[in-house]
Amino acid sequence: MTLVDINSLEPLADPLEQAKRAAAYMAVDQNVPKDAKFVGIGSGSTVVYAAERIGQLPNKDQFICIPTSFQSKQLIFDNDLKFGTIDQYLNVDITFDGADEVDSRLNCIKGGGACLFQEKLVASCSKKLVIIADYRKKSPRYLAENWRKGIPIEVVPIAWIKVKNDLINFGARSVQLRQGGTQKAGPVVTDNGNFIMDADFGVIDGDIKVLNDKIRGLVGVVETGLFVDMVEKAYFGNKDGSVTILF
Ligand code: ABF
Repeated sequence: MTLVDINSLEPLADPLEQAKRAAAYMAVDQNVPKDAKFVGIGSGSTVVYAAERIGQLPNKDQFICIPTSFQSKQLIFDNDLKFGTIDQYLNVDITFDGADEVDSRLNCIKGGGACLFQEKLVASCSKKLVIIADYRKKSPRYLAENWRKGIPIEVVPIAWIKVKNDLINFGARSVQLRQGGTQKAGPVVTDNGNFIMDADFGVIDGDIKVLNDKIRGLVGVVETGLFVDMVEKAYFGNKDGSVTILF
């Protein structure tokens, strides 16, 4: 089976979806190592196209794909890819994932889909993390006032009020316990049985790593959606169909 050239594909009707697909297909074509065995599959709507492209590769059966969420596991099945888990395979060759915001130094805010813990776990076991995003996600610098309104933080449910107070004491302007789809649904519960809090620190001055380490050091915090110094490359699909690569 020969791989379809992305330039010969019929553009998608929705420019946003076209941007996502263009970035994802290029990221896969340019980054999957020839001898790759273990490939991490992220979460969100953009990585759907990366899984789709990996499923088109002539050598797709050489990979074992590692999910970062229930949705990511479904992607692996939907594209007829071999499935493995991070507790079986700890040496991942490359992971493709999405992001909510990426700054010019490739630091990311992730966790809009409440999957940040497993995303960071798989990313931490990966030789290479490639982020795929559309034009809405590019940030000239960290602006926590971005449309995400904050840093997603996974917390142990019983500790959420204590962590909220700690984050306010750290200078957070607001800390929201993420609610489910409807108010009656109550708080979002992650695949790991934890809550997600969104902490808005406003414009994050100074060293983002210092803030991230402070948050991660709080008793009750499982992990943050701040991915600092973890990303090797980022592919942004632009409105005009072009792709910007940051590395
Ligand atoms: C996951 O999916 C999350 O870390 C991130 O918040 C979200 C991005 O979703 P999409 O690709 O749909 O914008 O990567």
